[in-house]
Amino acid sequence: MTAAPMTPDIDLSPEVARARAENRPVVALESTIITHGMPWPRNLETARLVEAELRQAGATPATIAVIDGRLCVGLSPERLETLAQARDVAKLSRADLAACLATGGTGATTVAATMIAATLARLEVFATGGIGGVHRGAEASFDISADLQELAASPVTVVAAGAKAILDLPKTLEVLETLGVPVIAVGQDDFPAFWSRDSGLKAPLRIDDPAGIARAHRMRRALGLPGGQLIANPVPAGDEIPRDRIAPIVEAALAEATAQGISGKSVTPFLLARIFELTQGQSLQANIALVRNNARLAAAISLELAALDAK
Ligand code: PSU
Ligand code: MN
Repeated sequence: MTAAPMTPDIDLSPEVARARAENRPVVALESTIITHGMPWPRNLETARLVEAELRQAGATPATIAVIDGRLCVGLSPERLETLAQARDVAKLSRADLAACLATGGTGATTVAATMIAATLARLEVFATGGIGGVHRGAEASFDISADLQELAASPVTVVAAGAKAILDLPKTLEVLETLGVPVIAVGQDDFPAFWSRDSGLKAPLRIDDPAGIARAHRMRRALGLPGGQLIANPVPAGDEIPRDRIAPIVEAALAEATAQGISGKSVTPFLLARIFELTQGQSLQANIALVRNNARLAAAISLELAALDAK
């Protein structure tokens, strides 16, 4: 006798289930930004604001996390609050997801794991802050985020404010190019650098309208190409920290991480927390503004995809 196939238990929130049943657009959101990217209670406030942005723009939010071994797509307000307050929550990327589900664990999903869950739930658009990438010194540490390979594998359009200046941005763009991931800037030619609108590097592609981005998403599928696209949406001008101001702060935080021997999964959370302190909270202000801005664009893209389906 062959064993029954194992299927992950997917918990759609009632709101997401309803939207799906009525063919209304749903946008995925990650949870590592809540548990590892921002301090309590601003993390919960931001998660709620981002969900509200999506609803206001006509899309349903689906925040993704693993809770007690169940893959949750859409979190109730109670679950969102519990997750935001929890300490020592696992950070789940592609490598960790199956083991966490199989052992009944709880964890927050990174961009990579959120893309996997979104694909299972047939969601095509996902809004976040910044993606992981190639870390500085990767030629020695080999630290390259699994987010990059996931963009090459899962058919999800990910809206981010570029990648953080704590990473090696030229190498990040090179790896994305090698993996065949379209990197599309919106409204400008430069690849944005998370807190700053420009990085000094040109984005490989530019599309300014959500309808064009939606068509490009569908065209990849029509060509039989796996993977998604990275939409690089700059932080709003009023909220940015200019490149020359953030650069020395990033250098200082990186030097501290090296001196303290921080490595692996702890690197990004450590740097974010230090940069928050060194900018007296301004980095968090920018982070919140850019995630909300990304949610608005993701909603617009999801509406355009729905319009294509209706044709
Ligand atoms: N960008 C943010 N805040 C975050 C992260 C990125 O503004 O918290 C998280 C995302 O979940 C991303 C992850 O997928 O960091 C990348 O981690 P790593 O470099 O360990 O793959
Ligand atoms: Mn890493």
